Amino acid sequence: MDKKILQKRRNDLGNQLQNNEVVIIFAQSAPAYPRYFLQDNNFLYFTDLEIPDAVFVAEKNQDKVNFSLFIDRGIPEMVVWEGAKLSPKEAAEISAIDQVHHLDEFKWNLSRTLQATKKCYLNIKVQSLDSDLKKQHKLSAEIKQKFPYIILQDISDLIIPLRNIKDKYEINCIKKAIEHTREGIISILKNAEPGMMEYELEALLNYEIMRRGDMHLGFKPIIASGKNAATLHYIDNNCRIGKNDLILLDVGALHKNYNADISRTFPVAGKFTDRQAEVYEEVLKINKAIIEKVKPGISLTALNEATVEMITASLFKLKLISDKSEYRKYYMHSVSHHLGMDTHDVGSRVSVLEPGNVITVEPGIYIPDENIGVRIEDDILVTEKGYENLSVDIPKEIDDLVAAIIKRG
Ligand SMILES: [Mn+2]
Repeated sequence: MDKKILQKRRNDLGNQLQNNEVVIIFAQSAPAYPRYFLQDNNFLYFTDLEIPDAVFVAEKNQDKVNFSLFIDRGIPEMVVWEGAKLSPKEAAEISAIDQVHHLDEFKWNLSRTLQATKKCYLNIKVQSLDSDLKKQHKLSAEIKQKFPYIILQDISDLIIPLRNIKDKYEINCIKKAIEHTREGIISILKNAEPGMMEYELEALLNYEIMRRGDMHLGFKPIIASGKNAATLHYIDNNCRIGKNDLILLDVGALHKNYNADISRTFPVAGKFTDRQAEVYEEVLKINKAIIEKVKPGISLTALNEATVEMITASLFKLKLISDKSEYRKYYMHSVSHHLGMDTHDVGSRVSVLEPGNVITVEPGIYIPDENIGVRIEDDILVTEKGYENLSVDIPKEIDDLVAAIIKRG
């Protein structure tokens, strides 16, 4: 990737630091064989290095910010098992950071730095109390014990404003992820048949995405037929697809750690029943109306409120509810989240949109009693003037969906 982009990201980080502050970002640890390695997003963001067990350090002293890297030295005898490690020279070339040291020098270097440090940022935030502790937690505990006057903080406050506004490289990565996801969805539309297992469609998706160079999906895909589509996070994908089922796909490739997050719903038979079409058209109408509203200055809260209002009207029209308060029975999630290196990316769910944000728009209606679940999700870039729908090439109009389905054979 363009070194200038990496340097800009690091400068934007450095500009937020006060003197005597240090940022320490750990790479993901090497996974125990046979698990696969996926880099820590924040480490990757500032270094573009896909190596485990490294550390990125930014420190500000006397109004100057210094960046350095510490990487694994590698043991010659292990090369046959693990392959060769990146040399400091190679790491410096990829990251455009010229101070690259070996990991065994990290503690010594850091101890010196900490003598003058007032505040130390680390990538220590985890999803839940049950999450495993990582090296950075061990280090923060040590610092807390031995340098109790240093303030420790998670890096979120520094990183959210940066990662929330996507640069050109990031937008291209998300576009690639969406393009590859599209191929997977098209293949599913062409090849899905009643009687197949849902995981057969998952295999098609994986095949199309992997052969285009993305080794992983961004998340376990939802491939939900019939009533399974009314279970929001259905990821078992192990049911047989019925003759007149709608199939709800919520899927996304991961391209260089950037996610696509796309939902499409289609009838496996290639033809919507009247009722299925009726529900589908309502969700599609709302999907398009909410996308139209996307522009700088609007909040995700406002998009949510507009969605609830429209869905409630649709539910009346579909004769599913007789009072406004009942909408939650058929629509129970938010319409949008930020998208990027994390599927649910940094950036709050109530944030006000700015150019460079990428968000999803994903209304849905779920009617388990009728074996119907419809969600239509697009990925939207917020631009200066409004928006760009990055997933516009993935069919969602009934005619386009049906045309893609009947091209099979
Ligand atoms: Mn989503």
